[in-house]
Order: sequence, then structure tokens, then C-alpha cells
Amino acid sequence: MIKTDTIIALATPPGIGAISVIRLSGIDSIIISNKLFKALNNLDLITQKTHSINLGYIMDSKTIIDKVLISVFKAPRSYTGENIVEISCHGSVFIQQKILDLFTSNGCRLADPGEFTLRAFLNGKMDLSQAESVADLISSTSESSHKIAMDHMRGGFSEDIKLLREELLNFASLIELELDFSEEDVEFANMKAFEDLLVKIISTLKNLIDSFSLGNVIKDGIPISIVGEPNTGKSTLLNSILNEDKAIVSNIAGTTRDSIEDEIVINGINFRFIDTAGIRTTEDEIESIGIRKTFENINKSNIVLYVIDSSKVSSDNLDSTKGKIDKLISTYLNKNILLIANKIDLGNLSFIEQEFSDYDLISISAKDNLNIDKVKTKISSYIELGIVNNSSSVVTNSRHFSVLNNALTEVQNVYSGMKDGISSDLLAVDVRQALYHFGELTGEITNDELLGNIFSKFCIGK
Ligand SMILES: Nc1nc2c(ncn2[C@@H]2O[C@H](COP(=O)(O)OP(=O)(O)OP(=O)(O)O)[C@@H](O)[C@H]2O)c(=O)[nH]1
Ligand SMILES: [Mg+2]
Repeated sequence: MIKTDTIIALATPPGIGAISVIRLSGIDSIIISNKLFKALNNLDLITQKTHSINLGYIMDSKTIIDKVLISVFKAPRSYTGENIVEISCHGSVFIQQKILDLFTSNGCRLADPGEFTLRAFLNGKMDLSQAESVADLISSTSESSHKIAMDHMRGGFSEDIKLLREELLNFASLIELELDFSEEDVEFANMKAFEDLLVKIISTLKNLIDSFSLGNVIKDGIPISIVGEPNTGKSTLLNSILNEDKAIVSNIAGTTRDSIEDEIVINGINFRFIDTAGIRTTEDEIESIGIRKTFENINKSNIVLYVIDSSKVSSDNLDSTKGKIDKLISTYLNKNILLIANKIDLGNLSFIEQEFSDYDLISISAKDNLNIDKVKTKISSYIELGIVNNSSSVVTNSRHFSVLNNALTEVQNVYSGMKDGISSDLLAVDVRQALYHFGELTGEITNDELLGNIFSKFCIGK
């Protein structure tokens, strides 16, 4: 897997920009660049100090391709641990291509997806879970997903796992040592300390595993469904939250039949709003499929916005309206349910506020954009406390999730084996198995297929 040839790729997005950065990594990157670069001060790149920036021209024999800045990072003090050269050129597509062609015909190879980060991992610059979080960091779109990715890249839970792995390894060697001296009946391993360690590992693993559903939700957007009877203004509300005409709005009840969703970042948290088909009894087959989907969406959501039409609420139907809301609340006890009294421009505000004072209520006019900001603030307050202030690590990667689960199963085996007083040789086998899974997480144990799988999902240049 370890290749040391010199690779090159565009590090900035393809297309036109003020500047573009082209990156080289590998043993010959400075030598090759030196051949194709003429510094304004006539100095040789090879003799330049590491972390220096040099102004000059990229030359294709006598022709100037571009005036550029070249940064030199000498091994091992670079992202990949190899010699790295970064060329900041003008951001024309023609120049980018010309430089890539010139360098590839002078001994560079176009990099594979994720190859820079793969090399960083192989050269010990970061562990596997850190390398994987580079991709997450680059694609993070909100404060909360950025926070998690940054935490992982800086070590995050892999540091904890490494420490626990070392302690476990230590015990494994003690237990194995005992086996060598089994005739003499000595005990090297302190079994009480071993038990404490196992308990600590089990709880750490459980916390990380539990954080996965939260982590995924943050990455993909916290689902919020907008539900209610037909024509109450759910689609209008979606459009005003998104500030875009996403869903069709009409005064015909039953306009929305399929659910419509879109993401938006509110106060640094990514939310996914789902507009649903209005709930009613209907003979229409397609509409009833839509209504069934509405309930599936409620099930998936962390927050439900229940929209009522203020202009339609009166003393006559108050009890039945409340009954429907109460039913929703009692069915979905673990969800935040926010009552939205829409069309307040047509309704009686004081009547509504008085009658529904027992609920989490916001009166709005979706059509006039009235109090939409209050809805947004309320939604983020439900989530913010839980997430952004969460100081423990959160698992977002499904590979980590499955490895953590395997590790937990093994550690639990060790624990129950120890409690049942199984022989040291069997205990040692289980401990080794648990250690194997820890190593898979941080990359002490890998294989080409696994690495290929992880890094092929990166884009070229990362
Ligand atoms: N006056 C007033 N009319 C509104 C308001 N919000 C929505 N409407 C109108 O109410 C009608 C229904 O709006 P929609 O957003 O399509 O309602 P919906 O809940 O999505 O309806 P379905 O998709 O059929 O379930 C439209 O004519 C909207 O213009 C509001 O705040 N005030
Ligand atoms: Mg609708």
C-alpha cells in the first residue's frame, strides 16, 4: 500500500477562481518543481528552508505559464509527512490544466481520491479515525457538524480509545505471563484492577455507541415534521422558514400529497424540515398514502410542528381541536411538539392565547411572515442545550459505530468470562479479540481493502 512516488492534484475546487492551489506530495516533489520553476530571486527551491514561500514563474521550457507562489514543506514536517509543494497559481481553468499536464509529463502522477490523507495516515501523521474526519470536516455545513468533525480530527474519542487499549494490552501481557508460569501458581494481574478497567471500557464504549444516533442526526439535519389538518398553511410555513417557494400552496385542501423536505441551518444547527400531507379521512387513494407517510415522518422527527388554522378555531370545535393535539402529545411523549396557530391575521389572538395557554404555542401568520423568527428560535432552543453544549465525543461514522459495537461485545465477553472464573488462557484469547477491534478503529490494525474503501470516498486532492 505504501507508495512514495510523487503525486499531484488540484487542492481547490475545479473551475475559475481568484487563485487555485495545486499540491504535490512525494519524494521528488521539490526536485520536479525546481526544474519547472524560475524564482524571481534566482534561488534554487531545493536549498530553500522548509515552510518557505517563493515567488516566480512556472516555465514550460521557454514559455511562461503563470506567475505563482510556491510553498515548500520538507519531510517530515508536512501534512503527509513527505516533501510537499503547494503552487498557488491564478485561478484559470487553462492554467490549472497546463500546470497539471506539465508536471505529469515531468514525473508526477495524478493523485487518487484521498491519497494525500492516506499518506498522512500511513506516515503516522494521524490515526485512521482522524483521517476519516478530514472528509467530514470539509463537508461540514453547520456549527454543530463542524464542532464534531474538528473534535475527531484533533483526536476526539480515538485518544480515549488508545489509552484504554494500552491499559488492556498491559493486562493481556500480564495474563499471558501467568500462563507461562502456570506451574508455579503465581498471579501477576491484579484482578480487581482488571475488573475496574473492564467496567470503565464498557461504559466508555456504550456512551460512544449511544452518541451515534445523535451524531447522525447532526450530520444529516435534525428532522422536523410540519403536520396538521389540510389547508392550515403547512406548506406556506415551510416556504417562509426556507425563504423560498419550495412547496405548492393553494386554498384547495389536500394540496400536498407527498412529503417535501429541505435543509436549513438555524443558529449553527442543521435542520431538515418535512412538509407533509394534511391529516384527514379521505377516499382518495394517493392522498391516503400521503397521510400514512405523514405518520412515518412524525416517527422519524425529533420535533413536530402541529399547525392549526386560527381563523377556524371557535368555542364549538375547541374541545375536538385540543383532543387532537393531546392525542399527538400522548402518542409521541419523547418528541418536542410545538403548536403553531397560523393565520393569526384572520384569527382572534387573545382567544387563541388564552385557550391554548397550556401548550407550547406560537401564533404566526405564515403568509405575512409574522413570528417566523420566534418559531426558529424556539426550535433551536429545544436542541441547542443538548448538542452544542455537549462536551463528550459524538460518533458520526458508521464504520466507527460497527467497530465500537464489536469491541463492546468482546469486552462484555471478557467481563462475563472473568466473573465466571474461566481459565486464563481462554480469557487471554477474548482480550486479544477485543484488542483487535480497538486497533481497527484507530488504524493500528488495517488491511488494503479497508483503507481502499475509506479513502476512495474522498475526493481527489484531499
Ligand atoms: N390569511 C392567511 N392565509 C394563509 C396563511 N398561511 C397560509 N394561508 C393560505 O391558506 C391556504 C392553504 O395554505 P397551504 O400552505 O397550501 O396549506 P397546507 O396546510 O399545506 O394544505 P395541504 O397541503 O392541503 O394540507 C392558501 O391559500 C394560503 O395562501 C396565513 O398566515 N394567513
Ligand atoms: Mg401543503
